[in-house]
Amino acid sequence: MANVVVVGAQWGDEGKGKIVDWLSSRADVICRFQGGHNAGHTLVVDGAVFKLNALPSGVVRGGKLSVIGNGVVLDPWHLVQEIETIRKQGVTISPETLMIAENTPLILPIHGELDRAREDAASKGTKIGTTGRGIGPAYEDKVGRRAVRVADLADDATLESRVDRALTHHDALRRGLGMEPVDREGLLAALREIAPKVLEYAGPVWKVLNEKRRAGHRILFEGAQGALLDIDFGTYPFVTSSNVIAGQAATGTGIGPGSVDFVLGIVKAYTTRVGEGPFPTELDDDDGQRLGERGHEFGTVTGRKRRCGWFDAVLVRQTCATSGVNGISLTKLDVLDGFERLKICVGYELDGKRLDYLPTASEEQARCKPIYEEMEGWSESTEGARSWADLPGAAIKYVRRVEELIGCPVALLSTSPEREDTILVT
Ligand code: 2SA
Ligand code: MG
Repeated sequence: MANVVVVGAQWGDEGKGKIVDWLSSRADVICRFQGGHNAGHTLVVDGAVFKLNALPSGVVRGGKLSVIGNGVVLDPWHLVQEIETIRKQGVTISPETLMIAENTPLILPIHGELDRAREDAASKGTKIGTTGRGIGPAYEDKVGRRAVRVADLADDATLESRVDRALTHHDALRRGLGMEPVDREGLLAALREIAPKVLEYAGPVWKVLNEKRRAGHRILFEGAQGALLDIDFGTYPFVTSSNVIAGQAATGTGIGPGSVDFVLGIVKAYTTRVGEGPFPTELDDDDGQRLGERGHEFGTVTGRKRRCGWFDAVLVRQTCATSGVNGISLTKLDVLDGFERLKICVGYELDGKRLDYLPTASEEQARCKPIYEEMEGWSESTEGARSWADLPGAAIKYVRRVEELIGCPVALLSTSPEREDTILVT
């Protein structure tokens, strides 16, 4: 398997960090291609916990090149701080091991302020439940052709003109929200100060990746969030502002789609979501409570409690299609240990009709009633299982049923946060 794209196949927090880390031992280059520091990837290596937001998970492994692609929006202050924290944990980060695409748009403090002001002003029903990190406003500026990009930091006149272009827009917006105009000089000074700390890693990522690919290096593309948060195919408008699905790996780094050999979808054995928006299999009973407690379902970025529910095969079948998933990695199966009975959603009922996909309209999504199939649970522990033979029969049945319903094979089974507790299904 040469070049692999890893995507979350639900609403994020499927356990991508661990799988990416596991796969990165087999890769030479690890790239982020969308999202920003709204991502929270937790890695556990020999008992040491690493929490990453903007940095690719590959940084904790020596001898690899980690790449931040142009599809990402980058908060330079957060990046520098994250590098410091990870360095203190004993990891080496240098321009030899980290490269940032010069055409990456920056997240500025004004983006976070706008994000939070809008969320605060939103009424019930329109609030998105963002991470408040400025992701949406930064992508708006990118598409609106008024972003400050990494390369702009290298030339002061360009930087000033880019900032002015952005501020014309932002000051008007801020007036409307009753906010103070932006402190132009303060922003410029902060950017000038951070510039060299980011520029030392900047380079033409597209070029380097294409050269590496030709030289036979293996590239791993690390997705953040999940396909149901995709700006086009997610539960719009309750989504993030980037394309999350696998196709973005190409546009978000500058490598052709034909360079991708395998798409791995990361799928949690049940379903979780943070933030607002439709969630057909959500449970607000003891079972939901238990999933949240056993699964430690709290956001790594904001500490928010994640909403929990049964496995929804309809959604995963759909995201496997939109991302062209070749195989899945099923995670957190052990959280289901000890449930007497388990439910899997196999379709929805809407206005007396049965649907085998999630409709596009938000209002219809909210009214979809899950149709469940029940399965027997298992009382044995699956935590830390390292081979298929370690799993109880009922757990194997559950996994096989998931595969059947989503129409995609399980390639990996992860049974704890530890790197080694992974079953390769061949
Ligand atoms: P944003 O901030 O504009 O991207 O928020 C828009 C929606 O996207 C959701 N979102 C996420 N969902 C799950 N995990 C995410 N990352 C953190 C983590 C979350 C955290 O990995 O734990 O710590 O809270 C993530 N990032 C964005 C968000 O909830 C909105 O629904
Ligand atoms: Mg996460």
